[in-house]
Amino acid sequence: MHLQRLELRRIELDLVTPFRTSFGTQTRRDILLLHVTTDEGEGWGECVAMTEPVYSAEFVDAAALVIAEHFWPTLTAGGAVSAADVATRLDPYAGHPMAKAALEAAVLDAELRAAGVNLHAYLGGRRDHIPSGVSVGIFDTLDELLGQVQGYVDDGYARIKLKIEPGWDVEPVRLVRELIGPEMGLQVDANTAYGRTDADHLRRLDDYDLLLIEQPLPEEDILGHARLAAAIETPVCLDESIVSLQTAEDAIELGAAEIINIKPGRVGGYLEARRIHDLCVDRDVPVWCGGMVETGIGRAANAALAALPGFTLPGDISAASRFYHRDIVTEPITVHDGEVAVPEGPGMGFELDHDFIDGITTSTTTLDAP
Ligand code: OSB
Ligand code: MG
Repeated sequence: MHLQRLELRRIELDLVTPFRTSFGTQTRRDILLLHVTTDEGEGWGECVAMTEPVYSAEFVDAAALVIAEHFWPTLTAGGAVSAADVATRLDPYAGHPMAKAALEAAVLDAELRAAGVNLHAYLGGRRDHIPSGVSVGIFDTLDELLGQVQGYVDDGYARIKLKIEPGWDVEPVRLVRELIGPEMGLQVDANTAYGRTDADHLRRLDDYDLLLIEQPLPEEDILGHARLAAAIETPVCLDESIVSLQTAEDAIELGAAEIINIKPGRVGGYLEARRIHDLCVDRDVPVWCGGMVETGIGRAANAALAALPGFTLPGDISAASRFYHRDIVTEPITVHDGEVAVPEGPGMGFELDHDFIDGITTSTTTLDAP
C-alpha cells in the first residue's frame, strides 16, 4: 500500500460527568484523530494520549508533533508499507507508543477495509460478544459513589472497577461490595498512587474478594509490585508498567504481574498488544483490555482485540454513553446483558458521523507524502 496523505484532526468532546482518578479530574477530552489516505483507500486511527502528561509521559500536543515532524516523513520515505511494517519503520524513535499506535491503527484500518476483512478476524478473535466492565471515578462523597455504581449495575455492566487513592480505598470498596453483593466482579485501580510501605494498608482490601488491584505503585517499580504481590492475596495487575512485550515478559517472570491490563496505545499498537496477549496465554496470565476514554474508533478496535481467547476478564469497554453524550460513529457501542457486540464491518468496523466530527473539530493539519 502506498501512503498518500495524512490528516491530523483535533476534536473536543465534553464528558457526561467529570472523571476523577488519582492523577486528576477530566471534564472533557481533547482527541487527536488520524485519517490516512492510500492508493487502496482510507483509514482512521485514534490517539489515546491525554491533554496533559499525567497518566504517562505522552500528551496530545507532543503526539501530533512527533507524528508530523518525525513519524510520517520516515514512514512515507520507505516506499510501500503494510500495517505490520509500521512498528519496524518507527523503531528508531524512542518512546511515544500512543503516537505510534495511532499511526499503525490508521494504516491497519485502511489495509483491512481495502481487503474487506474485520480487525477481529485479522487478529484471530473468536467471539462476537465480550463482557463489558465500567471504570468508576473518585467522588467527593460516598453517597455520590454509591449512586453512580447503582446506576451502572442497573445498566447491566458485568463488573465494576473503582478508582482508588490514599484516603479513598477501603471504605468505598467495603460499601460498594455491600451494595453489589458477593457475586459481581469488583476490582480497583490506583494509577500508581501508593508506595512500597503501603502493603499492610492494601492488605485490608483482601477482605472484599477483589478480582485484582491495578497498578498500585509507580510505573518503574517492578520490584515493589513483586513484593506486594507476595504480601497480599488480591492479585496484582499492571497497567502503566507494561509498555511492550519485553516489559510484560519481565514483569511476569519477576512475579510482579499476576494479571495484565493490555491497552494498545500504551504498548505501541494492536499488533504489539496481540503479541502480549499471546505471551500471556503461553504463561497462563489472565489479560483484559483497558480503556483510555476512547471514542467509537478506539472502542470498536478495543472490542475486536478483546475478542481474542486470552481476554478472560471483562475489559474497560463500556457503552460510549458512559463518557459521551454523542459519539463520533454512526453506531455507538452499547451494552446489553453485560455484553458489547464486537463490530463486524471491514477494518475496525465503525462508520463515522462526519458532520458531527466537522462540528467538533478544533484544528486540521494535512501532510502529503513526498
Ligand atoms: O488507568 O485504566 C486507567 C482512563 C484514562 C486513563 C487511564 C485509565 C482510565 C480508565 C478508564 O480507567 C477506562 C475507560 O473506561 O476508558
Ligand atoms: Mg489503569
